[in-house]
Amino acid sequence: MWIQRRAFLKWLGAGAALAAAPSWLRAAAGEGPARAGRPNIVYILADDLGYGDVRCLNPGGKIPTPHLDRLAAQGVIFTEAHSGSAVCTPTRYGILTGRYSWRSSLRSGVLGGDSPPLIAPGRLTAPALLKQHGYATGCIGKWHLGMDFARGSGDAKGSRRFDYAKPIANGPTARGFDYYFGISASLDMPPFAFIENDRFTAALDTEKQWIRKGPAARDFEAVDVLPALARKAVEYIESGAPQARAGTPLFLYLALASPHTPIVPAAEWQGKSGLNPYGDFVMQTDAAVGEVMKALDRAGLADNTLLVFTSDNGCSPAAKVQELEGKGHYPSYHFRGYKADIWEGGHHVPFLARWPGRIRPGSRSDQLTCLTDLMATCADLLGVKLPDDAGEDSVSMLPALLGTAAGPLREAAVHHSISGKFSIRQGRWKLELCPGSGGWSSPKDPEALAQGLPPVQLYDMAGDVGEKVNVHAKNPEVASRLLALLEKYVADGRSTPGAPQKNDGPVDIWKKGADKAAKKGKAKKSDRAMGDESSVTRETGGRPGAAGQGTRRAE
Ligand SMILES: [Ca+2]
Repeated sequence: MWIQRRAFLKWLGAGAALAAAPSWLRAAAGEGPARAGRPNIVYILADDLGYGDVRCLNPGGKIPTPHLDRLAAQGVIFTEAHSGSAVCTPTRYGILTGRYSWRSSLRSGVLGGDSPPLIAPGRLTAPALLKQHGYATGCIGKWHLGMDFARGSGDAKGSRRFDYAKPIANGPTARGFDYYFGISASLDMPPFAFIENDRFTAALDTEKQWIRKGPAARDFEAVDVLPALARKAVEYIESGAPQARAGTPLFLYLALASPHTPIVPAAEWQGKSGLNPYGDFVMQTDAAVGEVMKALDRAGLADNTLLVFTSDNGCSPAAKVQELEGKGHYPSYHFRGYKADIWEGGHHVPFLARWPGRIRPGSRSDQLTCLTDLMATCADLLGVKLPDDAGEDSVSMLPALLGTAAGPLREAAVHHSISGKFSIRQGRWKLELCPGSGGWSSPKDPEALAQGLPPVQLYDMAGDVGEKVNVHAKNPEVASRLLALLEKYVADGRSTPGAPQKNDGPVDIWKKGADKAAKKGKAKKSDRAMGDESSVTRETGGRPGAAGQGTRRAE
């Protein structure tokens, strides 16, 4: 009886505490906007923005990012979020499919502007899942996952082999999105023109060059792209608001093309950061996020919207990182390396999320998460189970978003570099299956081998976040355990519970031959074009639906 009384009093106390609790806690306990309906989801992906470029994530950062700082203050900062890859295309594949890209036909490098689609036609995507459950789904911005341009007549070669006036097949609107406006790939990759749904918005009757040269629309200018994408995102939110309020929530995947090369801040932003054009472009990118936040407010959707901001990989050396660091701004914060690398600077990305009434304002989460986690998070929000052949590497972040996670959500996370080198992270340990950066930073793998560095690296991230001391030799059992886990993930075709699946081709975690090939001259080619034009050989499985075969592509 006494015990029962004590339990009753405890229950009563909890109830009283709940009644007095802030709204976010009451909502997490079952009240609040999400109870009344599913949230809108706005997922903003920056391109090549470093962790240290966001002011609230880097105490010593020199670039003002007031809108991102406000977003963080109103929501949660994830301090251990990782992109699936250290470069564009594979990360984007992972975001939309919940599957590591190295399971697809793309095992290193990225696609080009005219590559065929990477996401197989039958594969469930996060937008397709949301669409099945009544969402309106929009993609605005940089796609970079391939699409099929119509073949031209005649014997034209190169990009001119396409007839750009004809409808485009297998683009975003064939992969789960109701609406698409954007550019086919990176802003320095032709064709240089906007696409709306399955058509170019203007004739590609001229040629232009932003790093690469190719077909272009006459009125297309790189400097206009960020403002155009922000404007389209605002229009999408405004036009979707009445339906969203009436029960058709919206999912907007806004893939900004900045601050990736070409680094083209608009006139009013030039010189604003006092650092260099990259700093100015980051400020303009932050302002674009501010415009989206204002649009959500104006449309009355902010309270029932899960707003996410992240980046597809770390800061590129094309930002002129030495110049930035010389002025005290460290775009990779205290992490080693940059875009393309297996080190943290390649894939440890900013991740901020806001959902009023559900996510506690000003909170932080050190949960290990991967950008592949969107798919399972969407399924969790919808209360549905994913089929076995979807989201194979996706783990719901919802408990971490709501602050209700009792322990680690992910067993581990797999990282991947531009040259296809692997790393696996579990708890404090990070095992890297390459001797050097696996990317563009020095020492590159062939240099590291030549220097006699060990073929693998193991870092204790709890005490060595800068990946300075390789403790592999002292902890062989840890390295073996992590290696076995990675091998299991590869063999199972998945890293989450469920029926084993097939990868789209053989996966070689040791990349045998890659360094030999690099030694034979490919690395030199990368050196020459360091930063924004580094090239790698893209390996494809040669399967149907696989993007372009045997071509050289650049990031
Ligand atoms: Ca990128």
